[in-house]
Amino acid sequence: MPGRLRLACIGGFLGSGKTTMMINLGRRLVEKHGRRVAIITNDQGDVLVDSKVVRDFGFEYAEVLHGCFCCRFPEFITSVHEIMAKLHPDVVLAEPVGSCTDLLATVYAPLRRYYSGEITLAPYTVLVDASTVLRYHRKYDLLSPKDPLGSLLSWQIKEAEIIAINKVDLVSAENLAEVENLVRRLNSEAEVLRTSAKTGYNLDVLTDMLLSREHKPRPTIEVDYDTYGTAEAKLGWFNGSWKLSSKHKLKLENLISDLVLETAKRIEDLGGLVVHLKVSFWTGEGSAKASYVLTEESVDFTGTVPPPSDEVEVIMNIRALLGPEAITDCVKKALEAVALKYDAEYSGWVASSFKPSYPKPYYRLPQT
Ligand SMILES: Nc1nc2c(ncn2[C@@H]2O[C@H](COP(=O)(O)OP(=O)(O)O)[C@@H](O)[C@H]2O)c(=O)[nH]1
Ligand SMILES: [Mg+2]
Repeated sequence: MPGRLRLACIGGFLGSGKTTMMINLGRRLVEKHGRRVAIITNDQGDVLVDSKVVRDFGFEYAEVLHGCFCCRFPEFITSVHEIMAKLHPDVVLAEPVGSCTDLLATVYAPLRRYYSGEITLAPYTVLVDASTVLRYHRKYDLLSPKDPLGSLLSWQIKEAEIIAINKVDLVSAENLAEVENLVRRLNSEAEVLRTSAKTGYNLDVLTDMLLSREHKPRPTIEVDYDTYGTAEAKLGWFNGSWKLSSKHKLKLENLISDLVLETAKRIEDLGGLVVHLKVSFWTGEGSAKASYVLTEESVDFTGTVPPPSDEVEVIMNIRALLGPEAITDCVKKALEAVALKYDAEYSGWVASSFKPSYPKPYYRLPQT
């Protein structure tokens, strides 16, 4: 009889490194532990950079689109079952939407109650971005937040069973100590681990924890859904795709950097804040991802940027503190400016932008 599937949700705020972490945990699970691994991505919209990236790294994946795991729990379970039937994985890594919280009550509790015969649950892991959390803390006071977004960020940390303070490669020892102190004050029960999804620091430890430890129910945090809904509604979402072509060979690293920075600048000029902007781009010769998190000055590339090409396909996803129409306008204008600069044309523009709708979980069960 096949063993039960082990499911690990890797949560955390937008841009904290969830997709990067899942890919690098997934690799360890395959290469060092001989496990079959599948990944589930999730978004409020469709046309996802994350799915493209996960596929580029060679993982089987399923998507839950147009809503989070909690609000689309039946679709989530269908995805788990489909991927079980197709791939018979030992481990599924699942990435909830980065603006989601209350996952213990809305995802873990129903999984325990109705699906424990087929699924075992690893402790709920939440990534905290060491390079940005103090900026959010200064802005929103995560220890006693008045702003809904501050409450959302604090609930995400409070409900974790394992907290991975991620991107430790980017911060000083002093800042790291401050982050750890903050995190422990918010959640004294969680196991706290310092990680770098990028360099691999402590990922063997986290992999072992996810394989060997069990999720343990504990009292649900008090999430106020009106505050939660207000926090999510402050965010604008943009998912779009298009192709850029030119008579000349386009230098992709420069082109994509300019596109990302130009878009971010326009959003910030309107008083908005880019929480996470990510781009997947590919040619006949390869693909890579570019990412920009919270007023970074530079664009972070993952994968090998393909050589100059006269054509490149692009998917762009943005989560920003700005209205969705204004974000679309910024992307369009940035794209036009960059096309002009590189003597290129864009075509096949498909885009949608929206605010996440009010969170209405399918289940919300007590954690006992
Ligand atoms: N320096 C550094 N960058 C990281 C680390 N983890 C993720 N990133 C980068 O952070 C950005 C957002 O990562 P992503 O995995 O897309 O975040 P998600 O939105 O939480 O899924 C990307 O540019 C990643 O390369 C890390 O540990 N260190
Ligand atoms: Mg992601």
